[in-house]
Amino acid sequence: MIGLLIVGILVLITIIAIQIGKVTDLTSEIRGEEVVAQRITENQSRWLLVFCAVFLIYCVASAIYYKNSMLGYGPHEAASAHGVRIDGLFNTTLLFTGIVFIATHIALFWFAFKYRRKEGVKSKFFAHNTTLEYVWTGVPAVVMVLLVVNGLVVWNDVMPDIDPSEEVIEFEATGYQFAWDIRYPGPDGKLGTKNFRLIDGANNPLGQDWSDIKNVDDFHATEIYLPVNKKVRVQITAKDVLHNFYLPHFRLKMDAVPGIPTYFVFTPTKTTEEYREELSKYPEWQVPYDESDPNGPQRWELFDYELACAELCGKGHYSMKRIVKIVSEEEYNDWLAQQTSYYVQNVRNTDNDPFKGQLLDYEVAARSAELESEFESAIIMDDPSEASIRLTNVFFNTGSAELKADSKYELDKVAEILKDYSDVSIEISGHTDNTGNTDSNLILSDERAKTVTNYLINKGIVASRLKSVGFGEARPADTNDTAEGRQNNRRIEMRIISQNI
Ligand SMILES: [Cu+2]
Repeated sequence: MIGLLIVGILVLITIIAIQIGKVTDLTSEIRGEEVVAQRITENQSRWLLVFCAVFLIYCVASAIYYKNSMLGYGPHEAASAHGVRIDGLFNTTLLFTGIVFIATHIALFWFAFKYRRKEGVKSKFFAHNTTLEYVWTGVPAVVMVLLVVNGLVVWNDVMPDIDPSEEVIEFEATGYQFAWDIRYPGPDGKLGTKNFRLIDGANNPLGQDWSDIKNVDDFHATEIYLPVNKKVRVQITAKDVLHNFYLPHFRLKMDAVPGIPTYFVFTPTKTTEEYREELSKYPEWQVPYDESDPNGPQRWELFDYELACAELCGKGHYSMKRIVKIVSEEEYNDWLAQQTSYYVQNVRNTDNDPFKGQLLDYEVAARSAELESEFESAIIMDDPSEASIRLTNVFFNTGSAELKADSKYELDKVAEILKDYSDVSIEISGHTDNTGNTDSNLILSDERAKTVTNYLINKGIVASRLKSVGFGEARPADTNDTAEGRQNNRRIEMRIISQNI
């Protein structure tokens, strides 16, 4: 409606101007050209001065009015260490271009006024003036050199990669139509290698090479979490077309190019909470987030840093948004602890897993901790002999009492625990399922229990602290009707039988 009104007003103004033009033509015919032309020139030159003043006041006033909505001003001071430098650079450029902008407009309109048409005065023409040429070539050149040198200094400070010895938090952002895949390196701190030939939409969206052990703990995240005041290096890439990794509040913007990985190193300096607190001081942020719910949270309370794509990459471009949370180091570590690696969730022990059937370091470490805590809970029981601890990672070759190589991690841990608790004696018991001959099952379970005790003796545990027994199929832990149940029944257990305090 307002738009229509403005168009209507503009049309009317045009019609009025045409009509005035016609009237002027008529009066010139009546009064004579020269006098009328002189009057028009006088009027125009004055009105142009008024226009110039209004225009400049409007420009400056609107900049001041919208100041708090612009990055770098009001609540939007940079949230990263280098961002302050970028804002400084922007302000320096704005200072020079602002002076030139105002000065040229004043000069333009002042000249139009001062050198307006006057009766009997003729314009002076000159083809060349060396001094003037020097001035208007030299002054902009000097200013440009200053700006460029200043820009280069800032660029060199902001853009370098990290020193290999420096501690840095790294993550990777891969843009595609229309989202970002965010990958963190996991506890080893190293991102695993990728190969575009391995990309598989459903099972391996980034083409991670699972034979690279560094990939095993890498996890994909839906939100970007980063600790405050820690150096971060983000690796930026794209899968399909050109995208752009843009974190406006951190003054970070970098093209994401398919096939050419780029990066950016930055240090966030304000947590999300601190930024919200700053916003809460400004009236435009103290209004309900949802207008239909006046008692709901205010705008500043729901503020979040955002990652956007700053490249027009297709029709879903607008949806390439990810929330960025800057938190304290403790919160960051808590968040890290909750993440599960993509490999563990989707690949481990599937046909795509090159380590299928092998124990990996993180599994050994987790199992060791589990075994230790099972033992510690058993030992504080009133009667520790009631607790049976199953040695889940002790494996034998089929039908034999020969240990598989992967069993050593679990048994080494048992030996370690027994050395820590040197007053404890244990029973190692062997169990089988009910397939095959009962007697031979009994013999097999007995032999397997003996193999385990012998292994522990070899690791330095005194034989008198160890008792081995075979129960065959007599004490099933599960049903013998299913394959899974039978597997559960084929086991080695450990039980505390005495503790001399
Ligand atoms: Cu994009």
